[in-house]
Amino acid sequence: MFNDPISKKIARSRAVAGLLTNRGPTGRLIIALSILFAVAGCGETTMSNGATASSSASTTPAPLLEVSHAKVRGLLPGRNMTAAYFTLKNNRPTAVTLSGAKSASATAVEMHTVEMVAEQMRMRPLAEVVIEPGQSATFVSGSHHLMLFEVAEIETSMTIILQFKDGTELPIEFSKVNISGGAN
Ligand SMILES: [Cu+2]
Repeated sequence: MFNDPISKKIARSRAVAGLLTNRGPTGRLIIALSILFAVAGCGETTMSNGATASSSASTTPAPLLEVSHAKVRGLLPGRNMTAAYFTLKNNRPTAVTLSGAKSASATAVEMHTVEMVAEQMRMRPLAEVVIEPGQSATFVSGSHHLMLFEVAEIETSMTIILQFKDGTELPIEFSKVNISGGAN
């Protein structure tokens, strides 16, 4: 009975099935790909409009540096890296240079952009972003974004301080958005 060809065949297919369910390199590859997707794909968020997170410190009616659509992606399970998006409008009469960002809730914040290299989406750090008078810089999924490293749990929002070349620091409250899987 044990030696009959059918039993052998069943035993072998079970072994193969076992290999497949034991997430080996394949499983890891899928995880790696989904991370890449989460990072590079940076699903476009349907943002509830109008949430204008302007500088809370500023008391002027029209802030010289106006931030809107400040959103941070909620952490995916088991991950502590995420991305944040915003629009920054320069109402000053001169150009401003965004040179970085920081947060007490992350060990590092980097400005990144996404570009196509050999038909693949790649992220590249941005040293600075110059915004001309009256113009806006748009940080959105799939383009410029803030990359946040080693982020503590995000409850409903997170404070990120935008830093400018002239020494100005602009604390902005980024509200948490949860983006499911392949949102784009
Ligand atoms: Cu990035």
